[in-house]
Amino acid sequence: MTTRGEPEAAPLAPGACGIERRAALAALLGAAALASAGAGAAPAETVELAMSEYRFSPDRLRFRRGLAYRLELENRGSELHEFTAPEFLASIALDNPEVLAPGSQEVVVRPGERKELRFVALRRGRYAMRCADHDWAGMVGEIVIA
Ligand SMILES: [Cu+2]
Repeated sequence: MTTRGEPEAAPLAPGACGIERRAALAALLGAAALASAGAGAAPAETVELAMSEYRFSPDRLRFRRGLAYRLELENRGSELHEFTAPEFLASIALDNPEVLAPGSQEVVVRPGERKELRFVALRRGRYAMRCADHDWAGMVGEIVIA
């Protein structure tokens, strides 16, 4: 056989690319392990969050640390609404980060549209949620991970 010697053990390229890649992979594996652990223990619980002019319904969400959820966002209004909760998003292992608007930490939901966040709640705390477009109109709420 003429395999090249140990490609996996090749010296790291200059810079921290390899290390960053490993850290990212470890984070992904950790999140996946947590998610599958949560999913294995019990099926993900579905929680509905309706968006309209100008409120979230309900305006308080409660999750339990270590459990898996599907948070269904449904825009029942006639304007575009956003789910903006960066501290909350930093406190969960999100299975489908592609649901976030590109380059941002929020979910944009058009009128009549539904989007889903699949995650395991990781860190206890109280987190603000708001619609970045309509928080001035009172479109705000709170999320608790207990
Ligand atoms: Cu809004």
